Amino acid sequence: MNSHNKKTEHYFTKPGVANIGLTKEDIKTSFLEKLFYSLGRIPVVATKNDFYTSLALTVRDRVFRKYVKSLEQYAEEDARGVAYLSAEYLPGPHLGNNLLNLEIVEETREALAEFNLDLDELLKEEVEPGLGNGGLGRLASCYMDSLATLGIPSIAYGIRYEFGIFKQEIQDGWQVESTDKWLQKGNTWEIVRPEISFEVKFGGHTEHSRDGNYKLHIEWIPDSEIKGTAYDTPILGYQSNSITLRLWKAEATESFDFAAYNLGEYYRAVEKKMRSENITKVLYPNDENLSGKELRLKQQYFFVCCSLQDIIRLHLLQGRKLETLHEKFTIQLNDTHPSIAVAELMRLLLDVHQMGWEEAWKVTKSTFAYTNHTLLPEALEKWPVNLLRNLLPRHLELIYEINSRFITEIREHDFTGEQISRMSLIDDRGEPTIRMAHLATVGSYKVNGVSALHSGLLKEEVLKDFAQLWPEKFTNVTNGITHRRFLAVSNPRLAGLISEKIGKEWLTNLDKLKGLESFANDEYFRRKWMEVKLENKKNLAAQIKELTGIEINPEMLIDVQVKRIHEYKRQHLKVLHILSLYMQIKKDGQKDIPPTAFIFAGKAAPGYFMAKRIIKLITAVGDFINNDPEVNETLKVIFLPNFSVKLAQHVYPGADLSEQISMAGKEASGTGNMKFALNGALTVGTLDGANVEIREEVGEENFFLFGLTTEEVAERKKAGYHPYKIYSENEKLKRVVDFLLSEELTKGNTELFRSIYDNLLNQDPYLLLQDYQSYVDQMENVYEIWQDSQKWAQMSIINVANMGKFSSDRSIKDYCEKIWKVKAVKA
Ligand code: Z16
Repeated sequence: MNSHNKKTEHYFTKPGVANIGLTKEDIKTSFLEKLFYSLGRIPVVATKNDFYTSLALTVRDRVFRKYVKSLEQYAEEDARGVAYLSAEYLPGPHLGNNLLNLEIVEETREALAEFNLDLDELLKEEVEPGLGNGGLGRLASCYMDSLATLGIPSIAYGIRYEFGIFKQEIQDGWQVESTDKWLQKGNTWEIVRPEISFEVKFGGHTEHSRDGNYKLHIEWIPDSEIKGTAYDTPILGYQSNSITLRLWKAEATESFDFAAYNLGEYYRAVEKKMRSENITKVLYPNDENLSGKELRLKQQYFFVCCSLQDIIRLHLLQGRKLETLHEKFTIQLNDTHPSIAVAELMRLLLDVHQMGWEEAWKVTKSTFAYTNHTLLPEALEKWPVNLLRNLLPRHLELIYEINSRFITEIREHDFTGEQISRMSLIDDRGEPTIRMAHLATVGSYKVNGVSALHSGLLKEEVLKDFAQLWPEKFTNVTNGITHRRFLAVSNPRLAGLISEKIGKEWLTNLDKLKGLESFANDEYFRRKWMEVKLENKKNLAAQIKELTGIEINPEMLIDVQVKRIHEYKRQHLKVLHILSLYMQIKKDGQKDIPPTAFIFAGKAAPGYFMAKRIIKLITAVGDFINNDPEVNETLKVIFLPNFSVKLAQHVYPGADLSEQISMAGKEASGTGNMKFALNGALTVGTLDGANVEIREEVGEENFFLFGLTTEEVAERKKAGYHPYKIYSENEKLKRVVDFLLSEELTKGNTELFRSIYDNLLNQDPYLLLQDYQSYVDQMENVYEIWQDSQKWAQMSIINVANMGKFSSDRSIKDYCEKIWKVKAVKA
């Protein structure tokens, strides 16, 4: 970001410089040029993927034009900026989004049509970067979109995993994982920056010595060293600005080559090289559970170390002193995954840049801010002290020092001994571990949760002692989603209808959707609304057919739960409800249940036994119901394999009902809930995460609520929860739960779902049986309203009209005001 005075526009207007205009003719010319000169192909032998690549290259040129201009503007204004550190990103396919942001969707469609090519077919060719597990990674990508659109000077740092989240197949009803080789056909959207690379050290020991003036010098003598190289992807915002996604790839350092002075050494060097490149090989597929694996910690340190060195490089490049780092940069820690950054920045300032402790600590804790994404105890990261000692001995020393100064500080307040040991960065009740959330909290100037409810619970529970110590450090920023990808790009029919009615301003100001509300009572508009939904449902039905072979009638109520599979998210509660309907039809002879297709999708962490079993349960119930002619006109149960951003973009537009049924207090926010509602689905849900705020916005009469509240859950558990009692007192629930062990469902393998059955009757930690009746009752209400299609459409319009708050543009503005104190550059 070296600033110079020449205006970028100048380069592009020189005669002889490539044509990068935006008209249909410009696009046609570029497309052919790319096919011939970049790929060496002629149309008759070109594959669909060649055409995709030619188009992507065509679009990339235009992206770069804007990107370079935008970078130049950030440099010129020399403004305070944001570095977003995240171990995960889920950007989804780039092409469609870039076309929207360049405002050339129609021009491109027409250009391709003249070559007898269909834009939608080429869009399907793109392989998406699956560099995240779920909500957290997708949130980071929504934020990139908004940062770019709003023109906030920022860089997003992460890891360029060679293999992303595993590919999920369903075999015999079970999840089977395979490697995601997303780079196999190349990646048009990234550019390698070999000149931006940094060394990262591991292992070894530290040496303490005093110089002639008795000043302490600490040197870290590592036992291995690797290199991280930057791979940049431009993230275009809507219309004007853009930002950089900078992902680090691990490589061996040059010294490996020099060490090869004989054959034995050469092979040792090759092995070492391979081992070092392992660091960025694969994403750990756990969402709300820590893996505790050494390689995972190496990944975290690796990307943090490269990113901080890069930030310091950029800062010094502008001729500034490190003492002012926090004035020019704010660094957001996306969960605790990058929290080793607190110790790493201290190391860089103290050991490499010779700053004193007081000053370094001041800079550090004025630079970082930390977002927490979960309250689940099993998801809170802790690293064994022994592991840190082996891998990052200097960092362990620094963490001990940070901790001892912190403990000294809190001893001056009236905290009890118990509180002090609870707050310590070190947990030494068993094997000593470092509590990474505490390190992040102590080392940051702000800590935020991701919904009002979650931020409140953070202050009252997980970090309550810290909130008592530093009340002003804690804040909330409710998550948001980019409505450009999740409405404009993925649901062009609804987006078109909305723009027809209220204009296109909602693309940059989602609050404008409010203008739709008055049309909720307009019968003609409601009809148009329902027509759009039906078309989207037909499209989803076609996807379902393609992926599973199962046909559904698009007129059915499409009831969807898509998200990672986790017990707290209670996919099995949905299954119990489906079985209750089955019983009503089969055993009670009920005839008036509206035809419903239940759609599930989501990945289970490969080592999560119960989650994998829940997938098998869903598919078993599907097999059983879909093949029973007595019920399969009314009920269909479908598990869509390999949920991804790409698939999600087909699912949300076609959904009628959104299932957000986690046990209250467990889902930090949820973001799928927002995507569904934005696409006109109604929500059945608990008072959990952002559901609370969605219900507030759309009005309680337009939201299907059930279940205990967070407080009631706590009371219920305190009073002693006995699921068996609920089971034995509710005849209809009992027959549903018993069915889990039936010969029919399990095809004779009656032990198949024993673990689920036993868990529900004995522990039921997520209160499925407790919430069951309330859920089933609320679903009755859903069905009643569904029969009144005018009423349903009206509620759907009101839902969409009130989604303004959930734009990630609003979230990013909140971050800018409440946390970052960063301003947009002039467009
Ligand atoms: C994740 O996706 C989330 C939390 C977490 O600790 C780890 C991962 Cl990989 C999710 C939350 O479960 C979800 O409620 C939230 O909406 C999302 O992060 C974004 O904040």
